[in-house]
Amino acid sequence: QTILEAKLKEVADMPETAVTRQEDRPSLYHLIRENPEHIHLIAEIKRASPSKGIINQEVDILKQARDYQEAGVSAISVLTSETYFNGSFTDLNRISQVVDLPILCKDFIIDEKQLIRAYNAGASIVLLIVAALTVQKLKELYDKARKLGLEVLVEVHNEKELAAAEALGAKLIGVNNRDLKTFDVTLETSVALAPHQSETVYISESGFRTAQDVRKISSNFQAILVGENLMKATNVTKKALE
Ligand code: IGP
Repeated sequence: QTILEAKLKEVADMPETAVTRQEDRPSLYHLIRENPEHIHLIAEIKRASPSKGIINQEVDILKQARDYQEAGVSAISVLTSETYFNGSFTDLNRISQVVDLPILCKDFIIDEKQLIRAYNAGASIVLLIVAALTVQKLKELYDKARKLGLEVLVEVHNEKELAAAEALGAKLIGVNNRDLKTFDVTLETSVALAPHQSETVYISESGFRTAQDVRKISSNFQAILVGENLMKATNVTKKALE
């Protein structure tokens, strides 16, 4: 079954929860806009992936999240999807208690119930994937997330999806270098899309390994999102990220 089919079943069984108030986190959008002199790093807590399986047996995710913060990243992304990624809202909740950076809930969000769960678990940003939603559903979830006080990272993979994200007025747009259907990764995706709207923060996601990779996209993106490559290291330090 596909990730989305699994997610549909999971969400159908998910109980409704009431909104409980969260502590405030800094806005990722403002943090990046106010510090334009360097490329920002969003570091991901990713236990496993459909293409790689378990990424690092040894990793202690709470220590990893603290190390990311200590090393100076701008935000932390936490995979909450159980299927294929071994993540959970419990992971998100525990991490939210040890870091005070903006936190992105990385999941396949198709229903408002997930937005509320993400919010209650401590996220300040949610991911909405254009390819996983109709235009109408995307708009509906976007508006609901904003009403909850969440920032929204709208993820695209091609020109058409980028246009949809821009039409929505998204302030944070992520270009995923990984094709979610084939899992092929190429930074050329970001290079080719070369986004440009001046009020928007563009984030290039997936497949980063080296400083040279970052240079490839640095003229059009203000931030990158890195998972696997950081999760393989059990001692992330400021030095290692330079
Ligand atoms: C991180 P990588 O190649 O550094 O591990 O990629 C992140 O971009 C990736 O986990 C991701 C993702 C997603 C996962 C991007 N968009 C949507 C699940 C769902």
